[in-house]
Amino acid sequence: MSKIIVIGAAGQIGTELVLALRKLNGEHRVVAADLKDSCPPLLAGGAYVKMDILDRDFVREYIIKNEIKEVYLLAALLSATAEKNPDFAWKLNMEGLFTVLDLAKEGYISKIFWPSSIAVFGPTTPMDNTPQHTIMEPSTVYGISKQAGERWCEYYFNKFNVDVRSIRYPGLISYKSLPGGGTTDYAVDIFYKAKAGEKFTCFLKEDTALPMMFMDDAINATIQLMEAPAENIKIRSAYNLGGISFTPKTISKAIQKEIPSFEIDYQPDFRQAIADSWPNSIDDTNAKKEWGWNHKFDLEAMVKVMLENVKVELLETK
Ligand code: NAD
Ligand code: AKB
Repeated sequence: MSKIIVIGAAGQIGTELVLALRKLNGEHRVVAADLKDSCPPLLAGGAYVKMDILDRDFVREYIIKNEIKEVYLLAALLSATAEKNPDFAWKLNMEGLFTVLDLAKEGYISKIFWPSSIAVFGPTTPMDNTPQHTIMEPSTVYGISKQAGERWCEYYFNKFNVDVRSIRYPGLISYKSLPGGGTTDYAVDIFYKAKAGEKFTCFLKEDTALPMMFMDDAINATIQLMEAPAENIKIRSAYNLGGISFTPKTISKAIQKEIPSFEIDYQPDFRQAIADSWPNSIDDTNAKKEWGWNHKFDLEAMVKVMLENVKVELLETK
């Protein structure tokens, strides 16, 4: 049986993706790889390798020697962290992608998943129900790297028949691991404060609508996309993926239904400008039509699951 590797496995998505892929394929077929010295406890059931995606020689040797055929490349700097270190963000977000695309071009890898983001859109994009094909003029280094990545994925598919697949994830909300430095992180942070019985100070304005999704839906979408027959994948840049759309005010009200004493105030910072440049909601007709996508969690269901499962102690591991 060929092997699968998830690079950036210790992060918010990687942790849950490795768990889901291991459940589907068996623990020993799915290798978790990350920059971190040791394997996160949740992933201890299967193989772990310390890997720097920027160490091209090491990555190539590991993948070729271990006959890994499917790569999920998640390592990246997210929007807020990337703005603080644009040169490094560009390097990390692009170089790793080329390493993996080239391995596929040379025939070592047969399938790649590389995530894009709603950050590919910019201030000139239509903001409501943003179409799959539209104006894309991203204003963040993160968005520029994702847009360039999308173009390169499509190019490698067209020129070299590389089977690369991608989704423009919205902001993802989860409780198994913490988010890693994005603009949508407030929608996770808010649950830790609510659960701890503390007031939450939001770094976005109360009326800032953004596309969001519960992690289970995002993981299902990823697996569904990767399992779809190649001929169904008509878009080789990245698919729009809709989920739920809400503002800080709306989510705080949904939390107050469960915890009436919960309080929120607002102190917008540099992330407000990033959020203002992104869509309010996403049209995902293509994903629905071409590979059967549909989200399950609405705002209320997501709030309930988050409040039931968020563990404040996880913050101590950050
Ligand atoms: P994260 O920051 O939580 O995790 C990234 C992981 O990559 C971390 O564990 C980190 O240690 C690892 N990493 C960093 N540099 C590395 C390197 N040089 N080599 C190997 N590993 C390295 O990020 P995430 O939220 O899990 O996002 C994963 C991917 O999904 C990213 O490409 C991100 O742009 C994309 N995405 C995420 C979201 C979201 O809301 N989480 C939304 C849209 C797109
Ligand atoms: C971020 O806020 O940077 C990410 C994303 C939407 O890509 N969560």
